[in-house]
Amino acid sequence: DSAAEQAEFDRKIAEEQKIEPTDWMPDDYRKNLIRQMSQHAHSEVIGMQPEGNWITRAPTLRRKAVLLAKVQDEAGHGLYLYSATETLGISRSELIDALQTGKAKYASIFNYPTLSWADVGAIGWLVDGAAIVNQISLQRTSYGPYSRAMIRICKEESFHQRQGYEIMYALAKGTPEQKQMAQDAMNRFWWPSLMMFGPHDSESAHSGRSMKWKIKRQSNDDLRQKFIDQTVPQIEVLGLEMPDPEIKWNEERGHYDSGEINWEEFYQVINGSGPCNHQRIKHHKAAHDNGEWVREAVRAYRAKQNQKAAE
Ligand code: FAQ
Repeated sequence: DSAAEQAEFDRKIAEEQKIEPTDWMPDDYRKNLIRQMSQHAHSEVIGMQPEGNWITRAPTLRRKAVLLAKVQDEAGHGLYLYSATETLGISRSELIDALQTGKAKYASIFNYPTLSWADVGAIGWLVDGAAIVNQISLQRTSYGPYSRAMIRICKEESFHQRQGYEIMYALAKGTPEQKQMAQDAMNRFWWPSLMMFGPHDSESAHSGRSMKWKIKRQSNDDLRQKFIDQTVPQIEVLGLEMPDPEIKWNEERGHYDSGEINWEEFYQVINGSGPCNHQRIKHHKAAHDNGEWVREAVRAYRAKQNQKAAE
C-alpha cells in the first residue's frame, strides 16, 4: 500500500541508497527530477551553439580538432541525460517540445553570444568549470540513472575545463592584443557563469524539496562560493585583472567576498529575453526539422523489423 511504499522510499533516501527507475517514488519527486534533468539535457544540447560558432574559425588545426571533440562530447551528454530522463516515463518528443515551446528552460549562460576566439577559452574554463562544481555535487544525487550519468560526464567536463584554461593561458601570456581578448572574454563571461548556479538560496523555489529528497546535495549559494574560491587563484595565475572589483579574500569566513549579481538580468535571460534566446531556439528548431528524415528512417526500419518478426 502507499504508506508502506512511501516509508520504503523515505528509508532509501535516509540511508543514501539510490532510487531506481522501477522503484516506487512520489509523484512530485518524479516531476521535479524530470524538470531538472530535462533542463540539464537541454543545456548540454543548446550549449553546443555558442562554441559551434567558432569551429570553422578556430586558429589552428589542433584547436579545431579539440573544439570539435568538445562540442561532440556535449551532444553526447545531452543524449545521455535525455535517456536518463526517459527512464522516468516521459518521451523524447515531449521533452523536445517543451524546450521548443519555452515550457522548459536551459542554462541561462548559453543565451550570450561568442564574440571572439577567446570566448571559447572562457567558456571551457568558466562555464565548464562552473558546470563541474555543480555536477560533482550531483554525482551523489538520489536518482540512480542521474547519478551515474554525472560520474561519467564529470570526467569529460574536466578535460573541457583544462582545454579552456589552456586557451586562456596562451592568450593571457601572448601579445598585448591577445591578453586584452582574454580579459574581455573573462569580463563578459564571469557574471553569467555565477548565474549558472541559480538564484540565492532564499529565492530558490525548488531547493527546499530537492535538498530533502537529496536530488540536490549542496545549495546554489554554497556551490557558487566554491566556484569563486577555486577560480580567483586561477585568474591570478593568468595575470588578468579581476572581473569584479569587490573580490577580496575574507580571512574570517575563509572565502572570497564578491559583488552582487545583477538579478534583473538573470530573470530576463531565464524568461526568454536574453541576447540570444530567440536565435538559440530558432536554430534548434531548424536542426530538428532537418533531422526529420532520420526519424522517419528509424520508424520505417522499425516497422519492417516488426513485420519480419510477425512473419
Ligand atoms: N539558467 O528553484 P531554483 C552544461 C531556473 S552545465 C536557467 O533554484 P533548481 C555543460 C530553474 O530552472 C549547465 N534557468 O531551481 C556545458 C527554475 O525554473 P523552473 C546545465 C535557471 O532547479 C558546458 C527557477 O530558475 N547544468 O550545460 C538557472 O533547484 C559548456 C528557480 O530556480 C545543470 O542544469 C539558470 N542558470 O536549481 C555544455 C545542472 N538557475 O524549472 C556546453 C543541473 C535557475 O521552475 C558547453 N541543474 N533557473 O521553470 C541544477 O543543478 C539546478 O537545476 C540549478 C537550479 C542549480 C540550475
